[in-house]
Amino acid sequence: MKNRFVFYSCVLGMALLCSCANAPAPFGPVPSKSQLEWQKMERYAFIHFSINTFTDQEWGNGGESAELFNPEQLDCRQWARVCKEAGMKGIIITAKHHAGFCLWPSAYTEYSVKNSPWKDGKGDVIKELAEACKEYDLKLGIYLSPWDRNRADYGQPSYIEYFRNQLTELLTGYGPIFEVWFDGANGGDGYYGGAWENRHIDRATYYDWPNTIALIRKLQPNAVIWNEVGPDVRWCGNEQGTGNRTNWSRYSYADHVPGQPNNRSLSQGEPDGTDFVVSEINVSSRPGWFYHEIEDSKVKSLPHLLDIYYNSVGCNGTWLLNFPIMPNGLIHENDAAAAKRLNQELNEIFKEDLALGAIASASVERGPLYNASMANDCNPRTYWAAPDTVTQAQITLSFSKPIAINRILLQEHIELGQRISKFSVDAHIDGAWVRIANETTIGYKRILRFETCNARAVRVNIEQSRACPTIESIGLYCAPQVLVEPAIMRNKNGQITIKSTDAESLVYYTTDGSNPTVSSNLYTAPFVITGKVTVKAMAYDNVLKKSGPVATENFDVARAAWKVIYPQTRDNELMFDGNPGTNFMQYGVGHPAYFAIDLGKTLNLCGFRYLPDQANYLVRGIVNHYEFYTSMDGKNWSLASKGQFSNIKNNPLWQTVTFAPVRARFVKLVGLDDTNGWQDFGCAEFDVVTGKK
Ligand code: FUL
Repeated sequence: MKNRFVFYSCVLGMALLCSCANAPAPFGPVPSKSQLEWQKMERYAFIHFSINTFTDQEWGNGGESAELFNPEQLDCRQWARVCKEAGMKGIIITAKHHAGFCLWPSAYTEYSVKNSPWKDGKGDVIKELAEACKEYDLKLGIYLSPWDRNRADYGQPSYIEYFRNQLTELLTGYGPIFEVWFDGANGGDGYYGGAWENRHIDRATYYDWPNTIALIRKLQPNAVIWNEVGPDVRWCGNEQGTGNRTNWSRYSYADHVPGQPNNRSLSQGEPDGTDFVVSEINVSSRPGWFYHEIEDSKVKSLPHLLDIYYNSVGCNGTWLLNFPIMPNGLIHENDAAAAKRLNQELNEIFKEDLALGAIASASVERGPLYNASMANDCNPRTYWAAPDTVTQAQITLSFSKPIAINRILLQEHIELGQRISKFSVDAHIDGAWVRIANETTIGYKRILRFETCNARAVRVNIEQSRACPTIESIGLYCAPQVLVEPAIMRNKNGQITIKSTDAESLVYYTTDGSNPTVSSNLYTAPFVITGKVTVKAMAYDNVLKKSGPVATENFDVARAAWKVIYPQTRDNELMFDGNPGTNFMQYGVGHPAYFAIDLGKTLNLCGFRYLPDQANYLVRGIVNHYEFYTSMDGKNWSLASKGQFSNIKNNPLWQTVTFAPVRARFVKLVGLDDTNGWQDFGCAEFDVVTGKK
């Protein structure tokens, strides 16, 4: 018995030895154990909750009273339940956002829950969340804003000591932390202990990041760090949930200057980057990061969330999805339902891996331990690999009869580094090979969507690889059809157009605020409504008898009679043509740029709305500080509002500013500076908010 044991142990040992000896050498930077564990989490949640939740703002200015913080029904177990039901693996909370308000009773500041009426100042949100995460088997992550608009000493060396003390409290008092998140927004207007001024720091030196990073490594060695200077996780370059098809988990932080993000390389990664860095796609479940009641109807729909999934996890990234907390301390039911529905749909899509029943073969093989069947054996430890000198290969999966598929999932054995830079996929349909995809990178995970086809075989052609390629997994799936909500637009003359991306589905709509059903108006052509109106629309598949999610748009008074009185440029009406893809632009006029509009008649104004340029890269003219004036005659102007648009650079949403009602026929929006620090002034869309007559 003993001899047999020794014999089998030796055989196993030799096999393992051979397999190791024969494994491809690592290529380029490879993930650390923590990065690997973390990337496998794939989806986890963000929680945005702070003092500004109670003032309906995206950024608190640091001067709001701690007395405002009173989430009477706060229930971190509800947050954890929502995240669990959404299939997420962890939660990162804004322990301190830019306003400086602390959700835990920090010993180093008075600006925290301890001076709020919530639980008579005895509460600790981070503690409650840590306990809830433990109960629901979720990991806990911490967002600590380096920028602090409350602290009097922000900008001085003493603040760094304060910042590190807070970090130490958070990293030692609440159990294991899986990710530490340092927001890149830094410096600007703020309360600063009563100074109310504009402060800027040198982002390259002020925080002395190497020592802060060393502190985190000491206190939480398994945590990954998200920061503009690295080291582990990088921002994907936008806050809209747009990952990139080409996505290298490599980046050279040493080549980048803090505060000057190169959004394109953040989004694509750098093929020759010296560090292993994965992109994390951070996006909110609704337009803003913080809760605003007005956005309750703007929670992302299932098709939108699915798109983000394919663009993040399906494009070699991770997905950090935000839930804003309401002033009562709970996640809104719409956000909770959307995330749960997403998880159900993902479970449905990926419930059966059709590749498991296929016979796998490869054009080249490294040896028996790395043959093609290792790619569809459902075992993450085994993988197919090509011989050392080979950089092109094909892997084919064949079936005994045609199967319906519309998704392919590919994984490289990322422990050995990311290698593949170009590949294509063919399906064998009705006796011939048909190309269904031409792509670039794979990385940890890549999922491709294509039209449903009945394939007898599927072939992955690795066309270029930077070292001998590895494939850990090939999966094939057949996802059910999902209807997308239609887009609703109104042009200057009040003409409303509703567009569905699915040409075969019908569109039903309402204009009375009710949800559309199949008995509502059937959309056949654009129609005109010049007054205030709420339009709701949904796509309906008449064959499957299935309706899609409802889209809602609220339009204020029509803009048909509007005339731009300044500036007299050709593109000056693009700001109210109803098309967010076209912009009015004024470049560096040398003084604060502005536009002035004659509204055609006197209106009761109580606000305005500004939508900046919606392009992803190299955007100019996003207004930072503004002034808004009204007038009865277009000559004598009164200031109705002035301020700074919060977080408009990274999240260029509609900005709605409200003010005390005023009667006016003329309006003027002045852009004092833009987010690049220049005086360019761009506007994709502009609108006013009117009150009762
Ligand atoms: C941004 C911040 O300024 C937002 O408020 C939000 O926290 C987001 C996740 O990051 O840069």
